[in-house]
Amino acid sequence: MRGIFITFEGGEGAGKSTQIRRLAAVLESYGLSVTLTREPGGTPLAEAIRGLILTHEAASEDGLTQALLFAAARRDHVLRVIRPALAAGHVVLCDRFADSTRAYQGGKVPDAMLEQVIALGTDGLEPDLTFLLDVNAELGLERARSRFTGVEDTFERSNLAFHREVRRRFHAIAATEPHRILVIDASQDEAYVAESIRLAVRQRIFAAPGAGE
Ligand code: Z5A
Repeated sequence: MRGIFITFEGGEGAGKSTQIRRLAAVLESYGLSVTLTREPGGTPLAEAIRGLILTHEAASEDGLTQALLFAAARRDHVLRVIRPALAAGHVVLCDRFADSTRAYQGGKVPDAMLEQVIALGTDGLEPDLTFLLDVNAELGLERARSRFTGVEDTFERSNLAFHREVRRRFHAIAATEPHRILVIDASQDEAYVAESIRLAVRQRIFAAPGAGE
């Protein structure tokens, strides 16, 4: 049986890492095999590319260069980790995926070209369900800064207007695919957001009565 592919998207500090860990724990408590992974990253090659993209000494301002690097990292991740885990029947939870390329590199690269690059990176794989954790840019940045590690990455250095534009793009993407993408109000407290996600997974994925209890 093919597994289930669930992605988490959203701006800086939206709570993706927090919520993906919580959902993984819930699904494991149901006896499911869970693969928890992230982008950019998830394989040694993709983690190395992550270092190149996010370290501002090496980073490029060019949107197409960024999109190509994210796509190369994603392709390795899809081929070596995500597809094998799905083939083994796992629930794969991924912190960011192709919608992040649409939101962050969109507008810097012509749409049709960006979709071609994305298709090469995903190898045609699409999530079964995507949670868009939505907070306004101010709150997201405030949260991100509250756990600041001392070094800002390439995107953390971007200004507030850029983060507002990313949020607008995520909303536009969600509007085009309402069956795949669920927008969650991530300004609520952590436990409330986690319960919204748990219920949505139960309804959307494990639709049988009592499933996920
Ligand atoms: N990027 C791209 O441009 N193109 C692409 O294709 C891909 C990525 C795949 C990767 O950064 C960067 O790459 C990203 C986009 C770009 N840059 N940005 N911005 P990353 O993955 O390292 O960073 P991130 O995704 O932005 O993660 P983050 O800042 O760590 O945010 P998060 O995972 O959504 O949040 P968190 O770590 O779970 O929570 C942040 C803090 O808020 C933490 O202290 C929590 O305890 C707290 N928190 C979480 N939830 C709550 C609630 N509900 N209430 C209060 N406080 C909370």
